Amino acid sequence: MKILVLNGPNLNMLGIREKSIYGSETYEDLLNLIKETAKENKIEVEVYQSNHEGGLVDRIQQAYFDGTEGIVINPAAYTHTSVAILDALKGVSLPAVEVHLSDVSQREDFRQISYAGMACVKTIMGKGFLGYKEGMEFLVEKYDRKGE
Ligand code: CA2
Repeated sequence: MKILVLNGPNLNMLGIREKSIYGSETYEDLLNLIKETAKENKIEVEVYQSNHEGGLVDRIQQAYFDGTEGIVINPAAYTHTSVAILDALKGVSLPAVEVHLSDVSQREDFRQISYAGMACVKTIMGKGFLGYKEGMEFLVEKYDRKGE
């Protein structure tokens, strides 16, 4: 199985600033956890981070053609603004899990809408880096159950 993990703007700054909200572990630490999770579950993983909406849309479209079977996405601030990312996820029709490090339901009003989430089979929030592991394992289980 092949999973794509997508990260939106500023997540490359993890562990450098805003540690009280997003923790002190770095983006490199997150990449290690994702790779470790892929190894444990014997799957292939690709990770892509972009600070640009169009870059994320392009990568979602590419997933349709490159054999990706599931997407874990933290669109970061684009969660709350991007109909383009929502349309791209709907367009490729791959199972997608939305992940947020923080519990957005307990934050500002402007974070209460998630466009990307409307195209996702599951949303995980407030579990830090472990949310990515849970999201990947949810997709693996779903894939393994396919055809049962
Ligand atoms: O909780 C999450 O994972 C978010 O997707 C993070 C986004 C935020 O806009 C969403 O509402 C919730 C922000 C990511 C910014 O990450 C930074 C990390 C370090 C320093 C600055 C920003």
